[in-house]
Amino acid sequence: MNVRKFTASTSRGAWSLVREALGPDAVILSNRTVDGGVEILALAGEDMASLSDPVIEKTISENTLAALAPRHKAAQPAPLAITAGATQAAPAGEINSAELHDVMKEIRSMRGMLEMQLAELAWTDQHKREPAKSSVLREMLAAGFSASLARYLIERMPAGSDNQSGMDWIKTILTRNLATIGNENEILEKGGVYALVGPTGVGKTTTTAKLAARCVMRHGPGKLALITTDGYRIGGYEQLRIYGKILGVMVHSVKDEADLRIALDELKGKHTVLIDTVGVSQRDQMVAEQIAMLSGAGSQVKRLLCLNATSTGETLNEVVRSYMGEGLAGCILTKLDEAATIGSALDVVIRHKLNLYYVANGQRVPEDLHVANQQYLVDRAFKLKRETAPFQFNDAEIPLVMANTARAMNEKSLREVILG
Ligand SMILES: Nc1nc2c(ncn2[C@@H]2O[C@H](COP(=O)(O)OP(=O)(O)OP(=O)(O)O)[C@@H](O)[C@H]2O)c(=O)[nH]1
Ligand SMILES: [Mg+2]
Repeated sequence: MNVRKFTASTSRGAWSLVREALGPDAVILSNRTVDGGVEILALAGEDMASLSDPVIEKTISENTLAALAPRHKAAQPAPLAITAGATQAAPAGEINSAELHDVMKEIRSMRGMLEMQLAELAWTDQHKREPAKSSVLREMLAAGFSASLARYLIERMPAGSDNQSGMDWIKTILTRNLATIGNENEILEKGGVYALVGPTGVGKTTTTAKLAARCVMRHGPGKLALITTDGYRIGGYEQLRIYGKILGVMVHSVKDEADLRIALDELKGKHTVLIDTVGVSQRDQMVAEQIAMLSGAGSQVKRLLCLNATSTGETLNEVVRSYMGEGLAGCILTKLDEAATIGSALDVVIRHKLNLYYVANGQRVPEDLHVANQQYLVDRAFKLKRETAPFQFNDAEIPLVMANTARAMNEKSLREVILG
């Protein structure tokens, strides 16, 4: 590889030097202003072709760059340098290894750009050939589903579908992949120990109270016990204690694993025990400590993760990643009433194969808690699509958005989406 450096007082001047030395096929690697002039790093066209050889690229990228330059030095004609408008020969091969690394970085970024542009072209072409796919794709993005899930499904949509049959197919697939408990006997009849976990303010305490009310309505107050790990915040214990008082259920406050173990041991006879936990940001290492505390407490504690439907898909993804693991029974979507779109929340539930227990759509205890219904949720997702121009993609932007999903398409979670 023969990277050459050309300097001139203007871009035009530097470019004509490049053409003179390397011919019209020369590839510009970088172009920057230096000391009032312009410096161009360029490669001959035939040298660029050799870069597509993976062996060569590996060799180059694995720190042999510095060694490579001197090896070619002898054969390398002296780059030209122009100072104050006069052309002179400059000493050959003065490109150091740091510069070569920069060059390689630029080549890679150029390759990435080319790939992106090709993908964009492919999507523009598809838009022309299969307008129904484009229309369904736009609906999915507007509903808040991720570009990678949308692309994965659109690529597998039966050929020849029209807008309506395409949408029906997408809705069927999404419904099929949204795992729900279907019947709340799963929790109300079976009973057990459930801990509501999640980031701050997502509605854990309110949802615990809503669930507690349902348990009391089904079995009476004697079968239920409430525990809170939120004992040290001002009002933390009080909030649940007031709900407990209304329902006639005792609320126990625990501060660590040993406490929790003792409390659970005492409450062994209860049909259902609900644990309200203190909110922990998904970015806090306390999440791991909390999981350890709940799983080390003796009785089998099933964790229910509260996901705020108003959060972005990226945030929810992060929340699930950090709260995931052995003992996570499923999730509850909260604040559905406040969410402008819910596609991203459903996307995350589908992607992580979470079992969706309930959805909460308001502050009222106990009314605003409902067993999750897949069909309803998917229909609602498409009804709640973005209608406001600033958040919508136009036709020209869609290929760009889709081209960017290439890496996400390799995610295992997508490959596990059931299509038939
Ligand atoms: N609109 C709406 N508000 C809700 C919902 N669930 C809870 N809230 C409200 O959200 C706020 C926080 O609820 P909490 O139950 O205290 O949340 P938390 O997760 O226990 O909060 P921390 O314990 O501080 O982490 C309260 O004002 C609730 O009334 C819901 O489904 N919809
Ligand atoms: Mg709380």
